[in-house]
Amino acid sequence: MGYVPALVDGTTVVSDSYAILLYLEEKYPQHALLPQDLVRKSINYQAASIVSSSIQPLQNMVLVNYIGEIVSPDEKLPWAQYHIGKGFVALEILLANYAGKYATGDEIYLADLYLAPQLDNAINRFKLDMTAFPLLLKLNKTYNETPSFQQILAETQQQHTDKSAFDFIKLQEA
Ligand SMILES: N[C@@H](CCC(=O)N[C@@H](CS)C(=O)NCC(=O)O)C(=O)O
Repeated sequence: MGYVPALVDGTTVVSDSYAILLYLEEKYPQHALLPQDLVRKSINYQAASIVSSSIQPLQNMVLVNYIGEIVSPDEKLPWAQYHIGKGFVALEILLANYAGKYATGDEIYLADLYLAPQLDNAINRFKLDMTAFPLLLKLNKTYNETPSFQQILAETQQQHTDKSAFDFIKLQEA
């Protein structure tokens, strides 16, 4: 589809973040992406699925730009904010009883890998008002302070301003 991410591991190429994470999980089982506890595991599955199926596809630039073309450029930002906000309402409730330092406890798990880039996207690209999402805002702060997330988030933020495909902010500021 021409989308990122894609993982190149020797001669193996794996595309789509879900497939990439499952590949890495099997290849490096010493860094488990899921907790042992079934309920917490299920919270991770739900959070990852909400982001990957019910938020990200609706705010992908392909769709947002299409909305801009067939409806109006002025509808791009409200469209994205509405769909991200709807998912964030669900995530804020879902994680309320499970979050610790990270989304489902004090360890980094699958949910965090989906939440960190989605939160960064919502806040830095789509300027979502996070007032109603104190837990998600706290998690975003933690990700920004966690070295393993810092490098990738910085690279993503740079892409937001550099790549012509990611011209959304520039459009809004014009
Ligand atoms: N289901 C795919 C979605 C991938 C996707 O939407 N990638 C976006 C960036 S987050 C992309 O490559 N967009 C390029 C474009 O819109 O032209 C995954 O989870 O990897």
